[in-house]
Amino acid sequence: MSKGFNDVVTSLQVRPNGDTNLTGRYMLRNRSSGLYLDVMNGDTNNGARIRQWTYNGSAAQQFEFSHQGEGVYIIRGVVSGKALDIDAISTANGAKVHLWEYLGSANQRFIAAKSGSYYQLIASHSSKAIKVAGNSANSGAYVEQWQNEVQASSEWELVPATTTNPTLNLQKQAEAYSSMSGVGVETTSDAGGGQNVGWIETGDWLAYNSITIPASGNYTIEYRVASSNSGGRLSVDLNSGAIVLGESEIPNTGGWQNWTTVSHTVFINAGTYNLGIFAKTGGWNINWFRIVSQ
Ligand SMILES: [Ca+2]
Ligand SMILES: [Ca+2]
Repeated sequence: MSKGFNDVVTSLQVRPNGDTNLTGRYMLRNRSSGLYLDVMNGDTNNGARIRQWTYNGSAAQQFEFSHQGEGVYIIRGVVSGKALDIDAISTANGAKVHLWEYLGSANQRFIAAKSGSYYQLIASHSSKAIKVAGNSANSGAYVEQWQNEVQASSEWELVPATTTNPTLNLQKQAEAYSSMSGVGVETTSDAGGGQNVGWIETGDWLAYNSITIPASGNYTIEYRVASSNSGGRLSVDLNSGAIVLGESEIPNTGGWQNWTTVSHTVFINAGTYNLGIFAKTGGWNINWFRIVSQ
């Protein structure tokens, strides 16, 4: 009889094996009721209740899964970005499920355990499953945690949700800068006419204020350039170099008015910025640039 030994044993939790391959947004359809996991009224506050509801295709029924390793996920409501959370870190049957700002605690981390073609979501802190209260078939029934008896009301079909991020396709004329250092403007012979920026030496720069990025993600930035030199290079940054997005090489195009388009991929968080193009190695002209959602 060792109380210490018993304490160690009872503190162990038997963890189901989690699926490690989930990523992105899902709608969760309950096996028992056929209804969908739903943030009540699309509430964005801490404590927003989670219920089941008739399918309506809204973002309040979409959840973003972020794998944390070993089949453990943070599950965020798409509307608010807040995390699925068991109220007050309770381990009791019937504890309510709501959304809360992600704080990194175990009651905000869930194991996605496969159950046939369905999934159970097991709270890390309690080893209890997310299910519909009272096994209700009614739209509006709340969702809670309960000891895992592999009830059909604790099994969820994960339906991939279409990403509905707004897209961006923004072209800026290079000569329409907000501020600059060291450059000049001339008539261009590129398609579309107008002007291009030239006289770009190493260390010169161009800045474009109030560029709005509508959603966090990968973007392609295209640059329309010409050069008689090899080895040109630009870097692109946000807010006077506070965030450097990346660099792009500018090839010898065979003449100062022989135009080509070069591009690279950068990740940008949603927001409004002053965008800078900096000549790491000068000796090229630029007519325009374009930022396009991927
Ligand atoms: Ca210059
Ligand atoms: Ca131009």
